[in-house]
Amino acid sequence: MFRWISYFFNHLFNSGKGFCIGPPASGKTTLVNFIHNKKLIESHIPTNQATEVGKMLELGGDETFVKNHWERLMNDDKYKYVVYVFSTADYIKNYIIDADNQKTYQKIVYLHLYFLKNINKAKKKIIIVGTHVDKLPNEKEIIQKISKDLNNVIDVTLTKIFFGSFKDIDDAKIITSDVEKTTSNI
Ligand SMILES: Nc1nc2c(ncn2[C@@H]2O[C@H](COP(=O)(O)OP(=O)(O)OP(=O)(O)O)[C@@H](O)[C@H]2O)c(=O)[nH]1
Ligand SMILES: [Mg+2]
Repeated sequence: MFRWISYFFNHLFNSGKGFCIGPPASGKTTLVNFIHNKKLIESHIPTNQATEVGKMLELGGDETFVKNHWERLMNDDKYKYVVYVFSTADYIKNYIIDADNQKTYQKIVYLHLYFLKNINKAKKKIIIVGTHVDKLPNEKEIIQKISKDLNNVIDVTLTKIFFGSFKDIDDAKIITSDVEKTTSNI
């Protein structure tokens, strides 16, 4: 009985809660704030501590957050889904993001997604959002290539991938409504 009551309250207060992660400057703050208040933040102020915005917890893109927080959050019942944000423009440029280990942007995205798949014991839904599509030279081709790449490292039954941009309000509405539709049923 107690277990049932605690399940009920947990569901009531934590329904729809998720956390948002991904490489630096990919658009996490932009996305969680737009979902929360439909306003676009255009300047980049790096997030340096986990911040709750509406129903989502945003973590900074700094690599150290991975070890410290991701696994703990994945095992926390309070969070029902994960939103992983990366920049398609940075993915295509594929520069070295990690000065110490010389890891490229693509490598980091694969490692992140692979790590997420492996720690996802509770089988949470993973929503991948590819941003900065407005900066791509040949959008369609690149999106196809990236989708193909990512399909090799994700569990397709638990993952959805969306692409879009936060260049302006109209674009932001499209990409966030995809995310909101998916998370509203979780
Ligand atoms: N052109 C364009 N700019 C974008 C897009 N998404 C985000 N930005 C811009 O990219 C910059 C970084 O966005 P943030 O939302 O702060 O990135 P973040 O992932 O929270 O970064 P950290 O907190 O440092 O990890 C901001 O200047 C945004 O306005 C996009 O799709 N297109
Ligand atoms: Mg941020």
